[in-house]
Amino acid sequence: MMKSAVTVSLVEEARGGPFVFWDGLPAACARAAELGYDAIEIFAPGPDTVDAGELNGLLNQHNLKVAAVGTGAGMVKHGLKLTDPDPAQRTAAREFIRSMIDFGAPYEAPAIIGSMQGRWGGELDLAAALALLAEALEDLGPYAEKAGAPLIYEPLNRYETNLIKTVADGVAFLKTLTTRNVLLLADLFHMNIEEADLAAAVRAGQGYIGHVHFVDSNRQAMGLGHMDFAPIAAALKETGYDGYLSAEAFPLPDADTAAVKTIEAFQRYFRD
Ligand code: LER
Ligand code: MN
Repeated sequence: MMKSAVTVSLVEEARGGPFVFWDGLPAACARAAELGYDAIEIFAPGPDTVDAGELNGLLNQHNLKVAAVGTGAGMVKHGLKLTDPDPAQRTAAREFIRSMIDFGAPYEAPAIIGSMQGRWGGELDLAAALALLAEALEDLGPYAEKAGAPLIYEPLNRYETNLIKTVADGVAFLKTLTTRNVLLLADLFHMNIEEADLAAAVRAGQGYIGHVHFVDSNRQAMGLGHMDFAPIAAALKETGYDGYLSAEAFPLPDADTAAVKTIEAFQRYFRD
C-alpha cells in the first residue's frame, strides 16, 4: 500500500527550498500526525544534528515513520559531490553519504542521493562522470543493504544536473550496476520538466522506483499547479508501487496549507 510523507528541513542554508516544514522536528511531527501522514522525510544538516532519543520519542508519540533522509546538505553545506574530479572530495562525499545511511538505518529509512550526484563539465566528460557515479553507487548500494535499506538515486531536471534526467535513463543506468540495492526517486517536479509523459515514465520505472516526491508542476503542493495527476496515480497503482509519496514542495502559500493540500490529494487518489 502506498504511504504518505511530508518533508521537514532542518537546514537553515536551504531556506526558500522545496520543503514543507521548517520549524523543527517536534512541530513537524505533531502537525504531520494530526493531518494523518504516515511518515516524515528529514532533510538534516548532517548525521549528528538530530538527537536519536528525541527523534525516537517523537516518532513513538506520534506513530510516525521516517520515509527517507536527504543527503543534499553534503552539497549545500560542504560542496561535496560524488563526481568531483578531486578524489579526496569524492571520498569525503561518500563518507558523508555513508554517515547519512547510518543515520537513517535505525528507522529503516533510505538515504536519497540527489544534488550530491553532481554534474559533468570541465576536465570531466559525461562518460567519466557516469563512471564515477556508478563506482560510488556500487560502493554505497551494498553499504545501505547491510544497513537494511535501499539507496535512493534521484534523476534531476536539466538545471540541477546534466547526468541522468529521466526515469528511463535511470533504469538503464541502474541495470549496468552489479548492486540491485539502488532504486530511483521519481520526483514529479523534475519529471514534469524532463519527461514527455509522466505516467509512461512511471510504467518504464516499474520495479525500479523506490520513492516518489509528490508535488505539482510548479513545485507547490499537489493540487496547486497544473499537473494531471490521475493518469500518474493510475500508473503507480498498476505497476504495484508500494512506497512513499512524499511532499517535497514549497511551503506555499504557507507550510500548513501545503501540508493540508498534499494530504487531501493523497487521500483523494489513494484512499477513497
Ligand atoms: C532537488 O531538486 C531535489 O529534488 C531533492 O530531492 C534532492 O536533493
Ligand atoms: Mn526531489
